[in-house]
Amino acid sequence: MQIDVFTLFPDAFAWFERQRHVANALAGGHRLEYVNYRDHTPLGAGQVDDTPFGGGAGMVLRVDVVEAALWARYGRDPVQLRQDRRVIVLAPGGTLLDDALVGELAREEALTLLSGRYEGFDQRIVDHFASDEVSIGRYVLAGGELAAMVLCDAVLRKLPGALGHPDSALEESFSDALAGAPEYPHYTRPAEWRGWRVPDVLLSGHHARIREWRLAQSAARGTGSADGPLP
Ligand code: 6GU
Repeated sequence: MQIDVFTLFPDAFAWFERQRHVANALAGGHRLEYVNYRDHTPLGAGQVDDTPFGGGAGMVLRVDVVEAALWARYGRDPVQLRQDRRVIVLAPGGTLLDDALVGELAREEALTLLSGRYEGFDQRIVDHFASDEVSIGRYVLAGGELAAMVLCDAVLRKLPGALGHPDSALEESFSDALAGAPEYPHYTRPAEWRGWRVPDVLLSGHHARIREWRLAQSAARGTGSADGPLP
C-alpha cells in the first residue's frame, strides 16, 4: 500500500514511523510519504491559508494551494484523481472511523490523506477533490496530523506482516471474528495478585472451554452486561 499524507508538519510523523508495526509495514514494502503544502503553494512567502469570507476566527486552508500540491504529486487534475484514488480529508465532522472503514481502507492499493490546521479546509477542497471526509471522533483537534496517524496506525496494522503474529489482527475488538464486539479480557502472570485471581477456566488448559468463555465475555461486553455499558 502507498499512503501519501499532505501536511504542513511532515516532521510530526517521525515518531510514528518508528513504531514497530509501522516500521514492519514499511520494511515489507508499504510506503508512507509526505507532501508539504508549503512546498507547492503558488502564493508568495509560503502562504497556504487565508481569513474566512464572512468573517470569524481562525484561518482556512486555501483551495488553490491544495490543488497545486495534488497536481504536483500526481500530475493530473485532482477533480479526476478522486475518481480512482481514495482522497481523504481529515476533519472533525467527517464520517466516523471504525473497524469496518479501517478494513475497507486497508484493502486499497493507495490512499491520500489531506490534513489541515487552522479552522479547517475551504469547503471546495472537500466538495471537489476528496472522495471521503473522515473524523476520528466528535471532538476537535488542533490539526489533522494526529488523526492521520490514527488512521495510518489502524490501517497499517491490518496489513499482512505488520504485527508480530499473523492472528493478532483477526480476533480483536470490533472484528468480524467477534461479531463486532469488544475483545475478551486478557490475563497474564501472576495468577493471583492481592487476592485478585485470574479466572480458573484460563488456567484449566481446556481449549474448547476457554474459547467458549472468551466468546461469551466478548459478547457480554458488546451488550454492556459484562463490565458495565459501552457508551
Ligand atoms: Cl480528522 N481532524 C481534526 N482537526 N480534529 C478531529 C478529527 C480530525 N477527528 C476528530 N477531531
